[in-house]
Amino acid sequence: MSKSSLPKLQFLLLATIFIWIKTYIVYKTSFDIKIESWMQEFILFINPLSFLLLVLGLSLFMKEKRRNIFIIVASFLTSGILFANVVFYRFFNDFITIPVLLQTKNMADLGSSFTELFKFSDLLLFADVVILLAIFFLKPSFIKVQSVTKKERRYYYLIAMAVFFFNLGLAEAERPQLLTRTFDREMLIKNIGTYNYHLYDIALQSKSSAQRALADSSSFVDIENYLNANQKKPNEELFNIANGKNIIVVSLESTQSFVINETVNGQEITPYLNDFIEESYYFDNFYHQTAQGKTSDSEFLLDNSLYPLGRGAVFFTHGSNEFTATPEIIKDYGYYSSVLHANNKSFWNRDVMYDSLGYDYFFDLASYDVTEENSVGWGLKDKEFFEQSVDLMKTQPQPFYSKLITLTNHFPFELDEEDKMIDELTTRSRTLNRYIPTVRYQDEAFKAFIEKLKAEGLYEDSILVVYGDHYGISENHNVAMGEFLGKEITSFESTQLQKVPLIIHIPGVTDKDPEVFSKVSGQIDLKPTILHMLGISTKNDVHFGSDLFSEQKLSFTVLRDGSFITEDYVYTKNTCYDKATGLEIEESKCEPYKEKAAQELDYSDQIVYGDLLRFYNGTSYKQVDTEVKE
Ligand code: GP9
Ligand code: MN
Repeated sequence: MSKSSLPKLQFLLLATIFIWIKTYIVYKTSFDIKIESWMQEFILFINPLSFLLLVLGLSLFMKEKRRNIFIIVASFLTSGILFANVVFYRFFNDFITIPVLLQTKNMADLGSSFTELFKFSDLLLFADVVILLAIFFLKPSFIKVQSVTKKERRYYYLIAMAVFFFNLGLAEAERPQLLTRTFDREMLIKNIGTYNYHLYDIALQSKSSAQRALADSSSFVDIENYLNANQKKPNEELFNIANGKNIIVVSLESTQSFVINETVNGQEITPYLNDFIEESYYFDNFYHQTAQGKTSDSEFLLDNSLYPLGRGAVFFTHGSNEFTATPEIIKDYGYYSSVLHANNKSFWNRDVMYDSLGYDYFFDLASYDVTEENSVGWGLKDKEFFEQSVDLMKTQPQPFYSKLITLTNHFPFELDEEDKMIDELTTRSRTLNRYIPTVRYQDEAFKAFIEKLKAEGLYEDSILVVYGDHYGISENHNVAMGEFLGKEITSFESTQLQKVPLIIHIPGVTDKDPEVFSKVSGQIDLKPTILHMLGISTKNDVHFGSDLFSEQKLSFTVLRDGSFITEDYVYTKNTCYDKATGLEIEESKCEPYKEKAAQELDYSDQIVYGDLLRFYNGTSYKQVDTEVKE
């Protein structure tokens, strides 16, 4: 592009600069976007540009008058999008997504309060369109249209694409796997910008709509047969053991089983949990089954007994599906349900998903008193979190089902000096080294939590289900992990490291008669286990797991990457291992389970992709008072 090309583009560039700067001003004044570094600020600043260049650039393919009219109309429409987001944000404190837009309840809420939400200053968002119109009518010389050569167009688009990839590259460096994992809307807006975010949201939405449209109720027949054949009879003694009690579920961030009963320089990493296990049912062969959706995947497993997706976070991609989740089921039995987690409500699309799962209330960041002093790493420290959570839980009607999600033991495992109660390791992995003190801190926070539950009179009437959400130390640290555990971390060991602790604590029962359960199991088994403890039959419920207490429970679990573990074998990365020795053995040993593993994941995926639970009339859940009735 030469100097002489520029005047041809001046109207286009002027419009672009107007919207660009306007969008950035809106970011800074109307949205609450947390910026932690200059790089993030820079990405935020440039992120509207690529979309604007690409879209307004379409005018270059048009002739004369049309070109300028297109630019004005496009400016008007983009201003409209910005305007809609500003008003929406004022109400929902969130960015627009297509599914939320389609939820009529939300729109009715928004509509009725529009006059309250609308501010006259919002009209300033259209100021640039007025200026463009004025130029258009009053200063025709400025917009004189000259034909653009093919070469000039090519250069223009080359530059626009370069801006796009430059932005994407910086975003990817700042937040790896941003697009495949889709963590959070704020993060997307921050990195790829509001306009590209909308395109991305539309793409996600159309993909799942298409898959949903292609599915019909007949898709369910095979799956139902499979699930029926896999029903397990509940344990007679424990069925209904928690009838009428509160269920307190605690998701321990990034907590793997290897820390349990392990020491560093003679000190236990989890002294309190180790003692607590002695008064509980403990599951020492329990695996997480999460993938890219991490914590949210574990929540999905917990409440639905369905597998999360192999790619992306199901909380994001299918947050508006029909589900028959635990909170929804137990509502019919008088249970109030909630989630307590001191993070943005939109992180992992939780606000939308929790509605779909039937939760009554989400105590999110806004429910907590969070200050600089009581925060570390990702936010509110676990001790403070538990402390404030008990106060919040006390405000709830009983019996309740409450899920608490901790945060301090999250990568990069930051901790204030005063909270360090155990030495860091000295392996080559800084991540692993720092993990130990944060796990230790979480243990201490959990101890204070139980003590507060007791002091506040909630303990006796509650049962606790405590589990690790997913791994904290990835395979990238295998060498350091090997140093620490004193063995080489092969693929076999790596699979074994996917074990997370599961503790079920029933006051008055497990303290008198604790037990260790060693059948192979996973997060998929939590839902039927919890429902059975509440005395609710799962005969008509869609779930892939089975009651952990059932005598018929198979010693078998599938990980989301297709690996599986049985009583005797571990199958991972297309290799069959003997569990006792960890040595590779002939594939035929694992063969009988291979089909079952693949089948389970496939059926579960079909349910999620096809939104098949909308065809399922599973309303006949039964609760019995004292004895097992099926
Ligand atoms: C964020 C918390 C941690 O709210 O749940 O998320 P993770 O990265 O572990 O999925
Ligand atoms: Mn997590």
